[in-house]
Amino acid sequence: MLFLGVSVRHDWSLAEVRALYKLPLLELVYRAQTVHRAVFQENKVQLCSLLSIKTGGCPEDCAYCPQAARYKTGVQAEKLMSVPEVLKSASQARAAGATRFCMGAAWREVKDGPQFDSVLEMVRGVRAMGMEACATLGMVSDAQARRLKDAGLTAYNHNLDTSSEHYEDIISTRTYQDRLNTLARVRDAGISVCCGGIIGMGESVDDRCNLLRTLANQEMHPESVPINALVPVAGTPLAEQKRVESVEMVRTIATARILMPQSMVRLSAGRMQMNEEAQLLCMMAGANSLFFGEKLLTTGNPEYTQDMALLEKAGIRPLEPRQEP
Ligand code: SAM
Ligand code: DTB
Ligand code: SF4
Repeated sequence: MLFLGVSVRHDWSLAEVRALYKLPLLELVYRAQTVHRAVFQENKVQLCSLLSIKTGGCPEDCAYCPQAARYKTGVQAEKLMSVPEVLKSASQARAAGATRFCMGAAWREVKDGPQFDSVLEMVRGVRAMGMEACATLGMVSDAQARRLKDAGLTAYNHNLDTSSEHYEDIISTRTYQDRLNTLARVRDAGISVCCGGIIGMGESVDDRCNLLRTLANQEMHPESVPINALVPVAGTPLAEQKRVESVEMVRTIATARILMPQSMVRLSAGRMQMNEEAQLLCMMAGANSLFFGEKLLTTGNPEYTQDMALLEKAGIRPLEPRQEP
């Protein structure tokens, strides 16, 4: 299919994706930027705010994650935040320029009950402020996805994290198919899908390409694709991983942009390890969204003033809030 002169496909082969990923860097960035500009003519960057509404104590064994209870990472397990606390944070994020507010909970899955009811209340509150609301709460059932949709949830984040081949080295407590099932439930409920992954977990280039290929070959591309660089956290099995080179982030983002021309590609975790020029190169390669604020969920992120200064000096304009609630 052609969209604004750009080809949108769902049948990418590994060889094709690998050929893109391995292009000379400037050629790859040029092609990605060409696709990007055809689709996103205004060339703005969306500022998103991230809040950990329920931190730590998670029963899963994701090898990268500081919030898994089984690893001694110093992250304390906390209770779910209260609705007013979350909405206060959302209101501050909005005042600081966020147009999307993402709430993360260290749960394996959503359980029905008062806690889920509170999350639905948070979603309603964020939407009432005129921001997009995104949540990442682990696995959901069909009925829970429908309730999230009814509360007004814009998007649900659930990452594939890596290729299906590399997945077993990273997580054993839920399968790749479990993840795909959750994504299908979210999609069927009419909620936008936010799905991406992490690079720098010891995967091969083919693993990265296979992750991107799995995302792009779905019947519908995820509307939002977060690309994270592993933040190695002491106490997790991946604590000693060598930090991924910024150029690999640029390649991954550029390839994602070409494969999924209409998606928001989000430069997510890992910006602390990147200099300003590398972050700008990621934006040149098609990243059109950032998480701002000093903290991601539990790890650090650049200072707000530093990010604003970077956008200002590069003349990059943030996306304004939408008119509809
Ligand atoms: N528990 C829910 C889940 O796993 O779906 C939601 C929260 S989880 C922390 C959200 C995502 O954060 C993970 O899927 C992973 O991609 C990313 N993430 C977690 N720890 C990370 C790290 N150390 N470095 C980079 N990304 C990380
Ligand atoms: C995503 O892909 N990255 C964000 C968001 N989705 C929820 C989370 C990054 C978390 C990094 C590790 C931490 O701060 O705990
Ligand atoms: Fe739990 Fe999510 Fe961390 Fe995995 S990534 S351990 S599911 S909080």
